Amino acid sequence: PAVDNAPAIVVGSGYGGAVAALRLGQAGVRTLMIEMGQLWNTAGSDGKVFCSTAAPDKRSMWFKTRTEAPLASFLWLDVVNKDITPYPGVLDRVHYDNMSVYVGRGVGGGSLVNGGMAVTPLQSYFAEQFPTVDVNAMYGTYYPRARAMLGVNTVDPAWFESTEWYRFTRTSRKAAANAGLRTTFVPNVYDFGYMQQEAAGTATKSALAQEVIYGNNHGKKSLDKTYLAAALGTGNLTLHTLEKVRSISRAADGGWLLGVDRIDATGAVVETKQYRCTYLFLGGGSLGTSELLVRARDTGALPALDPSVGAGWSTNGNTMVGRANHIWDTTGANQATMPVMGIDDWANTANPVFAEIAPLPIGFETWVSLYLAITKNPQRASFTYDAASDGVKLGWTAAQSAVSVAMAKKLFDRINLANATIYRYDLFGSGSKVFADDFCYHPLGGCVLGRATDDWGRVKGYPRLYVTDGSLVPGNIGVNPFVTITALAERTMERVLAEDM
Ligand code: FAE
Repeated sequence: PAVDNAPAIVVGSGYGGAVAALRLGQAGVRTLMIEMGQLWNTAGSDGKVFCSTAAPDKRSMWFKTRTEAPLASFLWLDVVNKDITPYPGVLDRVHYDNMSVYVGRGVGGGSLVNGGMAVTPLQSYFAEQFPTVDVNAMYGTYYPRARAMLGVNTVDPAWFESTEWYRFTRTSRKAAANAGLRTTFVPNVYDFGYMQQEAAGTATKSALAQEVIYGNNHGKKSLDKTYLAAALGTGNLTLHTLEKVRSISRAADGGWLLGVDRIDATGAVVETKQYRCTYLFLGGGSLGTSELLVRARDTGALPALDPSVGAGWSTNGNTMVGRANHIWDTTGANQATMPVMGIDDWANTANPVFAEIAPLPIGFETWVSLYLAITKNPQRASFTYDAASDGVKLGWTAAQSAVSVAMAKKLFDRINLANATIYRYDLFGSGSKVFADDFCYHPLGGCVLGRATDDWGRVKGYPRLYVTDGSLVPGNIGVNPFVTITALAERTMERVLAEDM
């Protein structure tokens, strides 16, 4: 039986979902948020909510029998991954042909597992990617609003220069400078005041205790501490966890019907529910929202969805790579897990790359400089419906990843040449793989703004259906994406609340 649960439903609790929930709640709209992951607020038997990368347990990953960390090996040995009990853990790695995608699962979505880098793209590149969006409003209003709400702050430069915890960053900066490349500090949502207390020994360590991709127990201003806390504070938000939306269809009266599976800690479906709402906001992320809409269109539930639903997808050009430093250029046994600096070569129109200087926090000296490069890869792929699995396939090819690799290689060849250094061959599996070209952290697109939706995220063909997440971004934004996703969601919600509700 259909249950009329709320005037508005928000699917997913990442950046797009959290902004929608807060602004709806403040406007007095009773809202139900449906999240397939857990609410991460209860400590396990070790007294901690999350486990660290050093000692992963069942909390680390979403229903896996073995962890699937981005760095598969060290000195070619499979020392990184551990067997675990399948459980609704916080980090998922979703496998498609030729590409697997890391996403967060839980109340807060990607904010629970990400590196916290809060970067605003170049205004000129934003305008290139979003030609119909008013850049003055974005940079004057919505980006500042997003940054303020997210709690963006920057590392104290003096502390950065002196602390052992960022030696790895300073070593990479020196190597970049030797190649004539510019580095820039990047803001973060990790509380750097807290981090300095960790370093001083006056606060429980989190970023300084190898906590990041499986969650941070302290210091990180994830969405559950910012937008979602404020949304719950309005009194208008109800949160349902461990519930996965499977289908969307339209009721005879124009309302929305959602088919939802409730799962338990083993992943078994313990209840199948149907919800009804008038206004539906999709914040399932690039993967989640694209899958829901492609399935709805191609099963005939919402046949008028635009043909571009599912298209315009890419990895933000993500490529991970490690360099081997000289023996005297140490990176340090102690490394903070929150990146604070990037090599900014985006203005190099022949080969635009922005490479974040990433930590390798494993507790001993490795001489590795690790990077997550964001390249201006123009390749795009589409999700298509797969009736056999009632899921989607992603049409990404290895040749499309090779475009990102070639761009990253140009930059890092320059750095190696200037420093007389080489790549590391032992980090990404047994095949002496240098560039990790088969996974990404920044899935973007699938329901692109102005194509699958109007210029404000209203889904074409269906009134009162909205997309607020990373699926709106056309495959690439040139920097780490969550500030942009948040700012676009702020822009959408202001418009929708003023005009549609
Ligand atoms: P997202 O945060 O993924 O939230 C979607 C939510 O919806 C998730 O909680 C899902 O469990 C849930 N969901 C999906 N489908 C359903 C369904 N059918 N039913 C119910 N719930 C559903 O989406 N970005 C940066 O800007 N800076 C960084 O430093 C950074 N580091 C990263 C590091 C890692 C390891 C990873 C994985 C990502 C990183 N990112 C970073 C990317 C960033 O987290 C990502 O772009 C955003 O989280 C995307 O936000 P959305 O709102 O689109």
